[in-house]
Amino acid sequence: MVDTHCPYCSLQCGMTLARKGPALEVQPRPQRNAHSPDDEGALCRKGWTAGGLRGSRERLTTPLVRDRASGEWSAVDWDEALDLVASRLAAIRVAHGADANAVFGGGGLTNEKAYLLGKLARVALGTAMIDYNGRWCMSSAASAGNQAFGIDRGLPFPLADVEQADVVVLVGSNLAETMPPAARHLDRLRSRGGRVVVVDPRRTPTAERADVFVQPVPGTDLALALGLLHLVDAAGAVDEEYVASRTSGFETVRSTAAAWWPERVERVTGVGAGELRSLATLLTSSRRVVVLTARGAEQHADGTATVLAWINLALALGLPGRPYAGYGCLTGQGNGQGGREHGQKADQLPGYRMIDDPVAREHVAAVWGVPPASLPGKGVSAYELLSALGTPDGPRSLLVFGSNPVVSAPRATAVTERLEALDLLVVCDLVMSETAALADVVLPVTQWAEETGTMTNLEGRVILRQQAVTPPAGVRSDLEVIAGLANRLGAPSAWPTDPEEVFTELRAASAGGRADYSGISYDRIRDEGGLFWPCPTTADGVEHPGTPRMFADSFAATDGRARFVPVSYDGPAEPLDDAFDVHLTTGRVLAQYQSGAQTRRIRELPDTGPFVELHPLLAARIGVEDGRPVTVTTRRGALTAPARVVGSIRSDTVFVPFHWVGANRLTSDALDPVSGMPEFKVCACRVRPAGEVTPSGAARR
Ligand SMILES: Nc1nc2c(c(=O)[nH]1)N[C@H]1C(S)=C(S)[C@@H](COP(=O)(O)OP(=O)(O)OC[C@H]3O[C@@H](n4cnc5c(=O)[nH]c(N)nc54)[C@H](O)[C@@H]3O)O[C@H]1N2
Ligand SMILES: Nc1nc2c(c(=O)[nH]1)N[C@H]1C(S)=C(S)[C@@H](COP(=O)(O)OP(=O)(O)OC[C@H]3O[C@@H](n4cnc5c(=O)[nH]c(N)nc54)[C@H](O)[C@@H]3O)O[C@H]1N2
Ligand code: SF4
Ligand SMILES: [Mo]
Repeated sequence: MVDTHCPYCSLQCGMTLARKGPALEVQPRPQRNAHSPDDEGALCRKGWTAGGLRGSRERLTTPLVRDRASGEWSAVDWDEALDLVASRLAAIRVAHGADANAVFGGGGLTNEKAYLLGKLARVALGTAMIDYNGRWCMSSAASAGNQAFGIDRGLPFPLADVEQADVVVLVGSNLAETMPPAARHLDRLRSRGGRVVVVDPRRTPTAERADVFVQPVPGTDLALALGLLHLVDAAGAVDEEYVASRTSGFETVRSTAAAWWPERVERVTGVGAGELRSLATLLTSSRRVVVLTARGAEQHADGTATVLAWINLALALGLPGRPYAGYGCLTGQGNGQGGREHGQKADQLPGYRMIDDPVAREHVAAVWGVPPASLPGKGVSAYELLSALGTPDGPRSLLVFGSNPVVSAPRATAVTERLEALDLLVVCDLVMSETAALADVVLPVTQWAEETGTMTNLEGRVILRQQAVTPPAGVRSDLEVIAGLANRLGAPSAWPTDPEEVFTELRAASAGGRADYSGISYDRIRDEGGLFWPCPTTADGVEHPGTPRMFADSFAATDGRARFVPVSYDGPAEPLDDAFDVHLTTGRVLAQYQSGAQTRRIRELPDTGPFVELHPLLAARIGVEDGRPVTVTTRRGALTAPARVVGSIRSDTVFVPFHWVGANRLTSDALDPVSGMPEFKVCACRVRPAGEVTPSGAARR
């Protein structure tokens, strides 16, 4: 029996794994630590069935090389595969320059992998062109947190703290389906008399468990937050003492909110002025309020501004830093938090240091034993990177670790064309994902139960996944792949493949940075049930206890104050018009994870394929019945899938899950100008029964 954590989402539920013949037996394990003493251990359906890829025929067990002319795959040995990749990378660099090789990482990778991948790009390839799928995930909340608080830790308090709040406001989170065990915190809060508020265009299973549900038009959360701030101010409920002593910049924000009277908010958001007033009263009459955003509020072209608007409301109420109150972002991927701290992001070096900061470059270069000037500068964000692939000035090769952009990237048809235009696509994966299927070389890697490494969960708690079983013959770990390539490229510096050794190097590289891990060790994590960063080494040698709760006395900006950042409402990048008259939003279902590369291959999980959720009024208007095929068309493409007619969605909106190829043929590539976050959560579409001739005269399939 080995203690570890789930391979999927940022909750990183505790598990024990035991070998049962060729299979893996999964059991929930309490994750008790000083800050979540009551955790009794729980898993969702995905966690329970996570062992399903073990011993599965779907696992890749040998490196594969594809012949472009015939499309045939051939199995090669590891030396041949790595020699081939390294020699092609070297040749591309000679012919086109260092930035012609690009790297795409993932927020599911362990801290050790994310760290070594960033080092591979900067030291072995010398390329600035590295970014990762975290841009799709929480980048807007990260930019907002950095601007407002001077630091980006998704939750600045342990998750169990929400049980002690009076009110929790969930803006665009469906955690009953996306982090099911976390819903018990809401249930406990309600049994204590607290209230849960859900803001979502769909009455989700999470909304079913709420006391207050508001159902705005997609893409209007910013206006909603401005309207609430307006009412809080009008009621004289701004915490003036807190605003004066702990923040700066309120007056401009106050004057912007002054123009957002409830009837104006109602016109924009569809949320009634009366509903808005009673929600404002609930907030002003409660002391411990927690505001949490997730992808519904964040995945917008104005996602950073939207999060800032909710932070402004939280600051006006005096919440951040108050016990059992504040603002947080519910990060999504298993290592969504740690994955954004150690250098796989275009602008970043380990420890959440910025790559254009000379002091940061010097520190990290010293750890790596290379001259600071040899480190490249800032690259571009994920979508900008993918859309430059194979263009005349863009990268000629891409190494993919832990992402399946053919399914999950916005405007995926265009991204797929870019991947096909490369001279060399290399994908490291456990299975033949849709992206791996396009590659020239596929390298089969170990999965969670077969390796060890740290993850940083949604609370900023660094935890340890431990190896429980030996990997299938023929696969290697990502760390071995990275080191194998770096050594073949003749890179300077050390390239350890033992995770604990990599972590030791990461600790040194992070020391003194914003996300300081230097006081954390594998042994301490085992003993203490995880450690919250920052956890520096101390001068007196006494172990730092970690930082479960932040902002009690000061914020992370140099003056110690939180910033109110003024924001204005412009609305979604693609407003409705006569031709595209319905909002399309996308998201998740309980039983599938992300691009589905893993969960669609697990037999016990239902694999329904995409569907289109729409309201009975819309169904009647276009003449479609439940279960019949409908075609959703946007300016990018079309998808035909069965209709699911449900009363729980707004009648001007349809929802499509993105776990299968399809949803992202429709989505737009409008990006948030600050974070690079794509607008996955709203674009304009047209919905018709499949096969009906559209107004333009073209028959749709
Ligand atoms: N089952 C499952 N769980 C997962 C994942 C998974 O793929 N499957 N992925 C993990 C990851 S990486 C992430 S990022 C998280 C995501 O977790 P969530 O953010 O909870 O998931 P989503 O379904 O993307 O979006 C949440 C809700 O936003 C709503 N929404 C859509 N548009 C808007 C809008 O404009 N405003 C508001 N307020 N709401 C809107 C949707 O209706 C949806 O119910 O889940 C994690 N957990
Ligand atoms: N329309 C729409 N699109 C979305 C979203 C949305 O809400 N709507 N949400 C976005 C969000 S929040 C996210 S996080 C992305 C996620 O989308 P992706 O980036 O595609 O994430 P995954 O499906 O988790 O892809 C992980 C891939 O890596 C493999 N893998 C798993 N573990 C490892 C490992 O340790 N090493 C290696 N080398 N490979 C591994 C898996 O088998 C899988 O093929 O999708 C985004 N796309
Ligand atoms: S909630 Fe997330 S971490 Fe927990 S079992 Fe489900 S997928 Fe795994
Ligand atoms: Mo995500």
